[in-house]
Amino acid sequence: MMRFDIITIFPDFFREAFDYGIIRRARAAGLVEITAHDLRRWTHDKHRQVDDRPFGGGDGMVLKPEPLFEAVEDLTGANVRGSFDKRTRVVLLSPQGRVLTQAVARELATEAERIILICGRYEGVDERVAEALVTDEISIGDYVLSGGEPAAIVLVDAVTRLIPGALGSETSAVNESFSEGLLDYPHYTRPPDFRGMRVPEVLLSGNHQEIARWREERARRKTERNRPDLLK
Ligand code: 9D3
Repeated sequence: MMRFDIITIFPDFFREAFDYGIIRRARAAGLVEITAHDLRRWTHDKHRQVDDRPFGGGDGMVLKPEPLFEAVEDLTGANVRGSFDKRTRVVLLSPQGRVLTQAVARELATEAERIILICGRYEGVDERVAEALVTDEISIGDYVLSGGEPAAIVLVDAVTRLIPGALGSETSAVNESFSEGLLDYPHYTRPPDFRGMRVPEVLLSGNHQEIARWREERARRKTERNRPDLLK
């Protein structure tokens, strides 16, 4: 059983996020458990303060270290980074992280049984969290989000579907090794003529060798146009 614990100041953001499709099925099958925790639960003051002004000046607020350290200590029973079970990862979602790829998702799915996700905010997280608490700092790509919450959903989705048993039998292995080299080929279903837009004749031909060649050619063409970096 893989366990995800998401630490966030917006737990409601995740209310239905994992209630659909493959992730819902994996949860129902007991393959994965996903919990979103309110960071304010680990504050002690009247105002339940999770952030404070940056030393050195500047705009915005920085997430304080104490609630984050207490949260992770409480969830794991450990009290320093070195004392986590080696199958526990503490992931900080931040624009400064290494980029999430299929290889990173595969690494987490195979090496971890417990993943604690800390959602950063626009203004930042006290660096002592990244240095002394976090095992992996991960970004989902080169664009600016307003916080780590959408990234947490993406990471949980990408990792959960790689847990053995999470995908139906007809999906998985064969299909996915292909999709890592090239983009997918175009798909069509009925009707064969929709408002004058016709399904390519070869797909109606029943010639499976020709169909395979057509798909490969179209996958290559789409990859050249949209993702030339994948061909290098
Ligand atoms: C002003 C400099 N910005 C850093 C590049 C500040 C900043 C922008 C956005 C600080 C935090 C954020 C909030 N984003 C995330 O927490 C985040 C994120 C992202 O913005 N892009 C891609 N992946 C991620 S994972 C977490």
